[in-house]
Amino acid sequence: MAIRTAEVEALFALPFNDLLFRAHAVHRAHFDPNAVQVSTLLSIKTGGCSEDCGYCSQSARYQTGVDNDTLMPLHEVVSAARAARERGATRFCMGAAWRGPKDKDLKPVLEMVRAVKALGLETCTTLGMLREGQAEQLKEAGLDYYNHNLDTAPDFYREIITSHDYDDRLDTLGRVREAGIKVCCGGIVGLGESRAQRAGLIAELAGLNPPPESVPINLLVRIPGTPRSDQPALDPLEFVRTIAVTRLCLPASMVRLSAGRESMPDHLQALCFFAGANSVFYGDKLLTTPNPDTDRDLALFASLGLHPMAGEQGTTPAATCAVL
Ligand code: SAM
Ligand code: DTB
Ligand code: SF4
Repeated sequence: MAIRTAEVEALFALPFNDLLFRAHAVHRAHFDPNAVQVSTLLSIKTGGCSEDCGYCSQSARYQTGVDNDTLMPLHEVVSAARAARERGATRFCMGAAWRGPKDKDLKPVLEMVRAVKALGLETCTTLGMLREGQAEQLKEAGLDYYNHNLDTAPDFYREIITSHDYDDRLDTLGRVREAGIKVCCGGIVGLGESRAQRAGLIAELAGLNPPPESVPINLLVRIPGTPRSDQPALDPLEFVRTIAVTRLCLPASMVRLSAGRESMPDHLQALCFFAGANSVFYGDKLLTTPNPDTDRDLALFASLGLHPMAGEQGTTPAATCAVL
């Protein structure tokens, strides 16, 4: 049985200490609490996207100062992946600003997946919506994960994105799952959604069957020129609660502390790790915006006694929520 939004809201409403204690206990029951999975991101095709996602620097509809690039050549991708591996990343995630790849776009991406896989890294791509047959080609090339976020609650989606809809996202997630690729699916908070809508997003993620192996929780990076640029900042403790509730509702999934870390002080990140986050993007750039540099992250990990997680931990999480 899937968890309902009202039940997720009840978790958000717990006293902070009770919520963190419960989330940390669940985290500890499923994972080494001191291990963090590290993935490095690379934008292989930046800007000029047809979609109107109200937070995104890469939509062609907003003046954000991001250049529109063509697909990066294979050798540049391989050298970035090699550098990421040398810095200690175990997964390399390639992102493209597309509504979805055309078949002619996919071919060179398949080459990238093969080449990155051959370096001994786990592979991930985020290319937008997939058409029939594309997920199978990615799987055949050696793709381990596909990132495709639900982003927000179904009843808030239209406020943020009108150029595609929730069902389109669910269709692609279904194709990825059918092809046997692991699913990385999460969302963004701080978009102006209500707490009930944050709960609605988490209920949707927990209701995917099976649940996603990896759940990125992004804190909105406010990009000048986008419709969400003037959004008031989310209360940091509400962000920690969001991580804790995600951990409770998706007990065996990796929860990734994603965009927004650059602006988070170390003590806030430490609280997020206690609340159940066990994965980060590692490397000084996300897709178009800064991320903490590796020296800062390595110093933070050392001060918290965290160590990198070797490869994939665990298998597909069972469809169980720790609160039902
Ligand atoms: N175009 C593909 C898609 O939309 O699925 C892949 C790339 S898209 C940039 C990947 C994800 O990054 C989005 O779904 C969103 O969750 C996140 N993201 C994009 N811009 C962001 C921002 N300004 N702040 C926080 N997260 C952001
Ligand atoms: C995800 O959930 N977050 C990453 C990754 N998947 C592709 C992207 C964050 C992008 C932040 C804004 C930027 O750098 O443009
Ligand atoms: Fe395009 Fe993805 Fe940005 Fe939306 S989030 S505008 S689909 S790159």
